[in-house]
Amino acid sequence: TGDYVWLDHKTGREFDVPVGAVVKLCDSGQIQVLDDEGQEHWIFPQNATNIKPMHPTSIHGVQDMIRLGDLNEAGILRNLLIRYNEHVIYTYTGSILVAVNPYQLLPIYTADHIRLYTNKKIGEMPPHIFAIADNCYFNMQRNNKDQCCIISGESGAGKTESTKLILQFLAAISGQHSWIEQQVLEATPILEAFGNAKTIRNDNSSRFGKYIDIHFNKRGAIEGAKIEQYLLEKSRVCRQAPDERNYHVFYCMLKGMAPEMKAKLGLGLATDYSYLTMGNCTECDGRNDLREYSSILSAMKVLMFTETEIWEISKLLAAILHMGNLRFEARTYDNLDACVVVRSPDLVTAASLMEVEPKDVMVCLTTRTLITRGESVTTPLSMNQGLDVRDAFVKGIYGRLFVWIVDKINAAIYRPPSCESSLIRRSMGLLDIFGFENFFVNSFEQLCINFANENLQQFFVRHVFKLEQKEYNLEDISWQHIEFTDNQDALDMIANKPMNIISLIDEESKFPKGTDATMLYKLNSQHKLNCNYIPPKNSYETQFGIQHFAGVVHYESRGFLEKNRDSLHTDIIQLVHSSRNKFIKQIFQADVAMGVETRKRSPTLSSQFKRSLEMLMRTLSVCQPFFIRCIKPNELKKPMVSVAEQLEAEMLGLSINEKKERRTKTKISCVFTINSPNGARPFKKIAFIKGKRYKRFFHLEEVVFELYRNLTHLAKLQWKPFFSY
Ligand code: AOV
Ligand code: MG
Repeated sequence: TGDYVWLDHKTGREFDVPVGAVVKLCDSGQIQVLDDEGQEHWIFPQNATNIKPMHPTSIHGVQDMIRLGDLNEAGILRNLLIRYNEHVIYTYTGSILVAVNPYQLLPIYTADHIRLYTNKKIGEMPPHIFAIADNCYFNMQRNNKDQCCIISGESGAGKTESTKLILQFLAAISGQHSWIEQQVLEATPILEAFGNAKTIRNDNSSRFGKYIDIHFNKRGAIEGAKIEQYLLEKSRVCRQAPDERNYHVFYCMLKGMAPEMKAKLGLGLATDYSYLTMGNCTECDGRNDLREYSSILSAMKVLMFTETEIWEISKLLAAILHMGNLRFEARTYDNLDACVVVRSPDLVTAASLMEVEPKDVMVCLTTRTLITRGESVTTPLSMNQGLDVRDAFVKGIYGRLFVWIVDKINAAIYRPPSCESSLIRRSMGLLDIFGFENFFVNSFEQLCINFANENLQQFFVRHVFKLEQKEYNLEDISWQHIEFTDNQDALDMIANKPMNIISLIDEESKFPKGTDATMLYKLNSQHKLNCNYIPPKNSYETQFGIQHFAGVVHYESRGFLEKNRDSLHTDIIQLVHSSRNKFIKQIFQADVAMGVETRKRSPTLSSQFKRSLEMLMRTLSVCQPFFIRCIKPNELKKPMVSVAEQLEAEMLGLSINEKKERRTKTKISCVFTINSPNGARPFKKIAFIKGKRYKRFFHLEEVVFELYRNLTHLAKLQWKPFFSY
């Protein structure tokens, strides 16, 4: 009685991972147990083989999972859970920090905590993100080596919040509350305003990747920083899925801008704009757009944005909104599909904000000029083509604006190293990218995002497994080969081997006659035998699948080439060139300077992205890395959610068909209960759900699984944790 045991599935449970339980009663061979879920069971003598004693380390949990006696998936899940139930969200796995998103503000990030964690050995204090930041910082100082923190996890798991906490810690210990520290911190609200949005996964989802490299002088004080940004999701500016929003900045501006300024820009309410209402959602619980607007403005001032620049940015944002409200009507000229833009106040305002002629805007959005053999020919655009050109223009503006803003921030915080300082300057990089994504429909953006995550995973695998094993070989230490999931093959298929997926997409994008269909055909014929590739089931299907390290994702090939080419018609560039507005001309400067022919040959999105990822990987590889793996405890974005609530919410969110499928295919891998404080009936539960079909859970599953492998690996190799205790 009072002993802790593991119950496996043979005891009649629905899940395939054993669950913890405590023995309540032992009576003539029969045993009564209470499991972690709060359910009582009688175990009969003939089934007693299905219960196993729990290792003492699992009963109350351990700070470092490397010490778990029951080193298996169930052991890890239970360890994370019992800690989470006590609001202990951080746990080590050797040198890796696991962070479970609490979805509530915990009182563990105070100035006192910063002090407590400064200059301590890992393990001296309970696991904490500050401990990682502190170790990273002092490692940098001690070893005189650049460091990086790689923060990963699915969308909404807490990567961006973790990044901010590390920044906060560094700014505090670096010392002087100086202007530069302030500037580095204030870059975040600006980037989030323009690059984050509410999605169904996360109310503050990063729609771009960033690498913040913080530079320290020889005394260890922050001297500057440099921000690298990756691939903003531009399509969101024109389109949002149900329950999702456009970028925060639009809603903030409409709530927070002074009425007289709004009047100058012809602005109304968020609900007035079709670009802001596609997701049928203009408000976001827990966010205060009004208050945020003033923090964005003050952050911009700290980062040296001038009043004029802020006003010019607002003008472009307003122009985008007006453009979105343009109405098109279909026409036919000489049996050709054509269209017109209905003359409206929106057209006039948009044109006046961009300081171009309304007539020129109209022409640009309804016709296209082609130059063949020196002669220019104008052809009409169909209504759909016209709408596409309009959206491409708007995305072009927003994307370039975002890049300009990042450059502007860097101009304030980046100090190029002087000759003597470059020798002693050290840096610490924080990587916070968009998490792995798998939506109902996945497009080119998801392929890029998942490709980035595939790269990071390979980096992780290399560090934790490959390099380690290599070292053992070099030192002639005998060890058992440990199986681990190496995603190198998938990565090779996507981007490394000849005729890889990215290069085929690229080639087809450059080929004048290439279409999404011919691209898909080439992908199929090249990769159909690769086990990481899932070809379409029949010739009508337009989706192909990739077996990623975290699960299969199906990509809709339609629209791929257009998105990859990411080019603007010459007419649009001409329109910008004709503008009297210096700001818009400036953000399009490179395009205007390029000339028609060079523009045609300019690199595609995927090749640019691939190159910037390669550069990132090279940067990371010369740093000493720290890994933070963020875990999302539920899909409801809430603290301490019950399993019933979670399942119900999911059911409501799914269509009838899916529900059926869900019942048959979903397995709950582990269910735990939180007991009420007075020890009475359990009142809250949390589930770690394993949904093979519902790929959106795959990441959690994957993280846990990987932790498990990781741990087994460390234990078997008796790898000394990176930190000393
Ligand atoms: P992400 O960066 O990993 O997702 P975030 O860092 O934006 O996820 O976290 C999502 C939300 O979880 C935040 O807005 C907070 O409400 C909450 N949260 C996360 N970490 C903490 C914490 N330590 N304490 C309190 N609340 C937290 V994405 O950018 O979508 O991949 O692309
Ligand atoms: Mg984020």
